[in-house]
Amino acid sequence: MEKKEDPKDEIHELLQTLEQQTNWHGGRLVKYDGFWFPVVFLQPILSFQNYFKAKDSDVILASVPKSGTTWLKALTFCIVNRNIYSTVDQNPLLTCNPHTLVPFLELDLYLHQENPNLQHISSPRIFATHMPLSILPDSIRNNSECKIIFICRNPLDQFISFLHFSLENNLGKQTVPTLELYKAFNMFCEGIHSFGPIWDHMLGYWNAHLKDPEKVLFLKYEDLTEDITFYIKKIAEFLGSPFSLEEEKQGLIEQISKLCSFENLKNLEVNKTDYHIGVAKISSFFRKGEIGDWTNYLTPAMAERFQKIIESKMEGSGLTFKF
Ligand code: PAP
Repeated sequence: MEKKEDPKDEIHELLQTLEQQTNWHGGRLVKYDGFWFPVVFLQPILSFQNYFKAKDSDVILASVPKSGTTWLKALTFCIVNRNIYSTVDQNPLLTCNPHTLVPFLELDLYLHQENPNLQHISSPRIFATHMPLSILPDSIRNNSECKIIFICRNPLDQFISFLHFSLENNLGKQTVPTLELYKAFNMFCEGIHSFGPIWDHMLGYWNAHLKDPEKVLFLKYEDLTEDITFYIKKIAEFLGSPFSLEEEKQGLIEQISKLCSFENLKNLEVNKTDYHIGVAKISSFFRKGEIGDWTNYLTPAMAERFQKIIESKMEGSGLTFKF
């Protein structure tokens, strides 16, 4: 009988053929299908592509890291499960962190097992991913009616947020050293960062949203901070379960908005103590939650350099950001 190839050997062979880079803190990145990923996630990405079968009722939350994923997870969990947990004090968000309630596919479920059994999860299942649209399994993109909600953020705020997250979790630092800032920024401008280039990642979902707005909802972090009530309603409508007048009168939207607010989640005991996939402090997913924090770190010249790059990459797409 022919010996089945060990997946580790397969990855090893594949890695020999792919471009690689060392990022600013010494982590290895590999370029797969036009995007940069931490090497450790290549195997789970391939497993996710190979084995995941979307159901029509699935909800997939997609983002570039540090664009509002945790917030979107909490909001979507509350909106989808509002009939089960009718009062706030019963809500699992009070005792479980959002990343446990809505797991990442490639960063969690397929990281631990090559082909996890996800059939037992009750529908509608909610999953999250940082994968670009073009790399998602076909069953999500084309062969099912599942819904995709994408959230993005001003890339400079995303960059600063990710920098802090990496410094804290990879190097145990709370402050931003200048050398690291410059190194990371240069790589960011070249599109070499986890799940980047950010412009290609965002444009993939943006174009899919333009083509089929009933399949892909496209959100911006900044818009949610401006009018969360509107976006809670929009997400519910997009998922085919708009709030009834009765629910609105009961103040359900305000309750969800408060429960999922940055201040509330940050101060919950569970979000101060838990870890994500055993390595990242959950508290580091709740840093400042502000718009424009990049102005505290980047010079006007750095911002201008990035703005020129992003404007040229986004030209003609209709997708814009305020800087
Ligand atoms: P992930 O993609 O790794 O899961 P993600 O949740 O997208 O991370 O990003 C964390 C950012 O969202 C943090 O931004 P900051 O570093 O600029 O502060 C975090 O503070 C912010 N954030 C987390 N939860 C909320 C929330 N409920 N409301 C608003 N912002 C939030």
